[in-house]
Amino acid sequence: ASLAGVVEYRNVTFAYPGAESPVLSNISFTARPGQTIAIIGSTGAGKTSLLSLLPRLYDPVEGQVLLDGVPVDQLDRAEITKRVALVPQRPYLFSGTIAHNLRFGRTEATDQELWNALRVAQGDSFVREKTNGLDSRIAQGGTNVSGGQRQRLCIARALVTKPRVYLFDDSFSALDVATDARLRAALKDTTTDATVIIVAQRISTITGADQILVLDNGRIVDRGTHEELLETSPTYQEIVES
Ligand code: TTP
Ligand code: MG
Repeated sequence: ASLAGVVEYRNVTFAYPGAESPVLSNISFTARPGQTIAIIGSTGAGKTSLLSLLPRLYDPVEGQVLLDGVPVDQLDRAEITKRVALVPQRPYLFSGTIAHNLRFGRTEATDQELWNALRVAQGDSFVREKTNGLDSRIAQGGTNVSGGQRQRLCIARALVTKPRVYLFDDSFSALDVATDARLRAALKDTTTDATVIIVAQRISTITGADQILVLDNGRIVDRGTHEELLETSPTYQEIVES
């Protein structure tokens, strides 16, 4: 079977450079094309750190992270960037037009492709309402758009690159529940062959995930579907009730 789009963490332990204790311990899981894997856990549990190892913002201290069956430290960084899109927890917009921000200097995407990505990301209507549409200016840091609009532009930016793997770090938190649901439904329709890893705060964002990893203090303490975890995981139940 083809390993294209398969993400595997194998006994991964990670500490930040210079830090004494690891923030991730013995993390193992596999995410396959067509699947959505969700990661949930309290603040500081290590969710962002976990995602950062796939695009090699950092490398593990022990264990391996594999993409397409190949350890990522054997892959070219440019190749990883092409295959993996990370939507960071603090989405970054730079001074330039909306089109510049969506292309990010990386793609030759047509305006039509930008609009398609915006439609999926539920960002097309607010861009259409702007006088200059795709050519509207974004201020440095995206200070002239709302937090939710910023998130949607950064999700659209990820879609434009048509990656095999999407990493969403809390990318839906600034959206209202209805927009969040619409966006994820549209996402599911257009990324049927992609591997999707979602970090979320809100349970409603992840109830449909194929597998949920419950992260606590750098360890996966439980895993399963929403229904399974409701039965088996006290940590998950606590999150649901909070
Ligand atoms: P995170 O991985 O940032 O934890 P999180 O993403 O689960 O938290 P949140 O829900 O608030 O987004 O942090 C895990 C630990 O790693 C935490 O003790 C802070 C530390 N850390 C660093 O030391 N350097 C870093 O660059 C980051 C991102 C985290
Ligand atoms: Mg985080």
